[in-house]
Amino acid sequence: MTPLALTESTHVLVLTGAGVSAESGVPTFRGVGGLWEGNRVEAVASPEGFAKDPALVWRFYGLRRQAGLTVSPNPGHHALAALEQRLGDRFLLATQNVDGLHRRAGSTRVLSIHGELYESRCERCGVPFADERHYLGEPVPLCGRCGARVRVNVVWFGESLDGAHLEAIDGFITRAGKNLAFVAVGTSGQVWPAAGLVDAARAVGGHAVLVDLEPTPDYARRFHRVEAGKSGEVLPRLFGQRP
Ligand code: BV8
Ligand code: ZN
Repeated sequence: MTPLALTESTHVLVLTGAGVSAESGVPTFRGVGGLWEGNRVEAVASPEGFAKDPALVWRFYGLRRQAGLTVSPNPGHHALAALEQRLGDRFLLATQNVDGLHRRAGSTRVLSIHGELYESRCERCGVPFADERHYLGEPVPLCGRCGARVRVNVVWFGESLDGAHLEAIDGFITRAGKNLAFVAVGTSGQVWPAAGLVDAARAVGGHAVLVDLEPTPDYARRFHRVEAGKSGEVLPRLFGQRP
């Protein structure tokens, strides 16, 4: 495989989705057909879903927290951490994943644009705190200070992403300009606004590469290069870390 051309001025922006954690044993969303126990994910992962049935939503996240405690980063996560070591501030990783595996692999220049599974926050107080508890078989957790419901600190469908994250990404793309290489890994490109990053990268003359086991056609056609394969195998070669 021809490695990505990395010069002294190349800036690399990476967007990862559930596929980069698949080899760690974390199920993808598309893998479950967008359904969970018969519910559409968008219905469970939404403020409306939480208001309607907070116990069901906590079950969705509690099971994922419980399962996530036994998984570890795979070679794809490590390849991204190694690339960050090589490029420093010419590297930025925006992840849609909430599993925390990029940080556990040593990545530090990571924006968790859809939040963090292992953080909770009171719906009213709003201050996130680290929380590995799965609350399975327990009543919906309530805030010790104000009594309001506690929720997972993730961005649900219908909720806005953190403006600071979007500004950091836009700033990186603008600074990079033609020196930008945008690499999307393990994402079906269905969820916005993350799905629009490839268009923003190309608008400044950036080079766009998609790495995915089964590329989604109407997403893949927006890339200059598509590498079909497992991210754990493709990324080390794409970054010239392995022959
Ligand atoms: C918002 C956190 C403003 C929670 C998630 C414009 C047009 C249309 C719709 C919208 C739009 N703007 C906003 C919307 C609505 C909505 C949206 O995009 N809906 C979709 C369904 C059409 N977006 C939003 O609501 C966003 N908010 O825009 O705010 C606003 C405000 C009010 C009203 C309107 C707008 C918020 C979106 C964030 C939702 N939260 N996650 C949680 O995790 O539970 S999204 C969640 O699903 C993930 O974070 C991820 O983003 C998404 C799943 O996508 P993927 O990661 O791509 O995973 P998927 O399973 O789909 O694909 C896996 C891929 O891996 C596959 O391609 C597979 O082939 C590949 N793969 C598998 N194995 C491997 C592999 N690849 C490599 N190697 C392998 N081994
Ligand atoms: Zn509170």
